[in-house]
Amino acid sequence: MASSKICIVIAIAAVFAPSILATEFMIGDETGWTTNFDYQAWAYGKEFHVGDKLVFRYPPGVHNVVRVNGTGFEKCEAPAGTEALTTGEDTLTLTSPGKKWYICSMGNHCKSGNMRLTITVLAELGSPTASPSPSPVSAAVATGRTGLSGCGGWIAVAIAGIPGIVMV
Ligand SMILES: *[C@@H]1O[C@H](CO)[C@@H](O)[C@H](O)[C@H]1NC(C)=O
Ligand SMILES: [Cu+2]
Repeated sequence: MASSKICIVIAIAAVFAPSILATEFMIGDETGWTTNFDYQAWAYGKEFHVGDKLVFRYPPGVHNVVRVNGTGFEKCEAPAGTEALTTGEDTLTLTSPGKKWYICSMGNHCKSGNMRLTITVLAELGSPTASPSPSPVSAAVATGRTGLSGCGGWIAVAIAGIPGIVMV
């Protein structure tokens, strides 16, 4: 029979793992969101998953962030009436898999400054459809969720009690 200490650790891991696994991407790293930076090179080799966050950082008023479709990306055009993000510290949570396109719609920043980013978002880490294969952490979580014998109660308590804070 598992001791309650182990149970508590597993229960907490089961609840918190999804948020621990989520990654926050600072777009362009130290460079931030600006003109004349190769965002495709920046995104190359990175894996974006549902639940991850994108942070676009720039001096407010100088740039913005507009989510567009593939056509808007190619043409550097934001559809009329689209709301731009303008805070200078715009954080987007990736909520669905698939291709996403973002541009800056200020001046000619997109066309002349190549200020645009496209990424492909994969399924949530730890979900059955996520690739690549599950990490040891998510395997541990799966074990926790299916109820390591004797831990079920603790996990139920943790899952019932904590998600209100974590699962935003
Ligand atoms: C892209 O968005 C524009 C403007 O909203 C729209 O007219 C066009 O049909 C969209 N294209 C695709 C491929 O969805
Ligand atoms: Cu700009």
